[in-house]
Parts: sequence; C-alpha cells; structure tokens
Amino acid sequence: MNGKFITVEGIEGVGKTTNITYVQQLLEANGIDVVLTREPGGTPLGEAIRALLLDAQYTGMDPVCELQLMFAARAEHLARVIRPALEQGHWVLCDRFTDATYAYQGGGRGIDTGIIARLEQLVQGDFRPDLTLLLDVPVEVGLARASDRSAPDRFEQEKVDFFERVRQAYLDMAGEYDKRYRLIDASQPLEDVQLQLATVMQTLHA
Ligand code: Z5A
Repeated sequence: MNGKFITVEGIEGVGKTTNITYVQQLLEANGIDVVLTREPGGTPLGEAIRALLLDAQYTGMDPVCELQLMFAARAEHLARVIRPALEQGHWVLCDRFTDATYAYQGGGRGIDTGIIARLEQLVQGDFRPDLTLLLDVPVEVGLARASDRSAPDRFEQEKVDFFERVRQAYLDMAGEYDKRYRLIDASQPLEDVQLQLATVMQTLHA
C-alpha cells in the first residue's frame, strides 16, 4: 500500500474533531491527497452501527455486544474505505481506530485485551496505523469541554472513573508503542496544540 494511515485518539472532548481538519490541511498543503474518516462509522453500514452504539436508549448494552459492533463496523470500513484509499496512494486520516477499542472496551469496560487482540487479528491481520496522534488532557478538562453539547450519548453518560481508565489505557499504549505514537498535550490553548501537531507532521515529511 502506498498511502499512510494516521489515527487520532484521545478521551472525550480532547479536541480530535477540532484538530483533525487542521492536520488534513497540513497534509494537503504538502500536496498529499487525504481521505478523512472516523470510527465507529465511515461507511453507510458503519454509520448505522455507530447510531446503535451511541444511542442512549441502549444504556447498559452488553460489553461483548459493544465490542463486536465496533469490529463489525471496522471490517466494513477497512474493506470499503481504508484499504482501497491507501491502495490508490491516498493518506487516510481516521478519527479513532482500534486503539479506541483497547482504551474503551479494554480499559473502560474491563474486557481482556487478549480477546480484543484476537478480533483485531481476525478483522485487520497485521494492518496497523503508521502514526497515532494521542491528544491528551486530564479527564476533568475533556469532560468540561464536551459538556456544552446537547443530550449526552451512551458513552458520554459514563462516570469520571470510566474515562480515567480509558485515559490510562491510552497512555500505556503510547508508552508501549512509542515508535508509532506521538503524545500531544491538548490541555494547552488551541494555537499551542496546533503548533505541536505541525511539528510532528513536519518530521513525517522530513
Ligand atoms: N468508541 C469506543 O468505545 N470504541 C471504539 O473502538 C471506537 C469508539 C472507535 C464516539 O466517538 C464514541 O465511540 C466515543 C468512544 C467510542 N465516545 N466517547 N467518549 P467520537 O470520537 O465520535 O466521540 P467523542 O470522543 O465523544 O468526540 P468528541 O466528544 O466530539 O470529542 P473531540 O472531537 O475530541 O472534541 P472536539 O469536539 O474537537 O472539542 C470539544 C470542545 O472543546 C469544542 O467546543 C472545542 O472548541 C473545544 N476545544 C478543542 N480544543 C481546545 C483547546 N485546545 N482549548 C480549549 N477548547 C478546546
């Protein structure tokens, strides 16, 4: 595959949506064709699965059901969007991917990471991101930023300790996969966050 696969991760309200279009602009300014997508979602079927996953009427959804829905959407996303785009030489910029499953379903819900790894192998084989940008903020900062929005979705109804476990799982992955991960201090003002992102993206072209 010719293109690069870049994922953006972090807890609720960390600024992924705000910053991913900035990263897209940086890449496009360097003449790179970018496909911007997200998980869960990214395809018509995946977006339908996303709607089920976020729907607050399914509060209390069985964690294994949640896990399998994440990977069902991902299989479709890989087959219809991610792999074809990379094969055509585009770069794919994805708002969350499998590390979110390790963080939320593993860290947050407590599902054994060995089970997640087996599904990852089934759905992705050896396919992994080339680069993961982890936007990190203390949980209270992320939740405060996200709190302005309308009715909370099923994940947004979780308590602080859930998001603490999710954040810790991300930080653990950043330590374990330090070649792939870049840790961004997203608690800074937006201009400073974007300066950090620009510095990371520059080293990618160098
Ligand atoms: N999920 C999962 O469990 N397992 C999986 O495998 C996958 C996902 C793939 C949907 O994801 C849910 O799916 C997610 C995890 C789960 N649930 N949660 N939590 P999502 O990515 O669509 O949802 P999200 O995390 O809720 O995204 P978000 O809340 O929209 O957050 P964000 O995109 O990171 O934040 P934002 O919208 O860009 O920014 C939030 C606010 O902060 C906004 O008003 C900005 O203007 C402001 N902001 C941003 N940056 C700054 C700075 N630097 N300073 C001050 N204010 C800022």
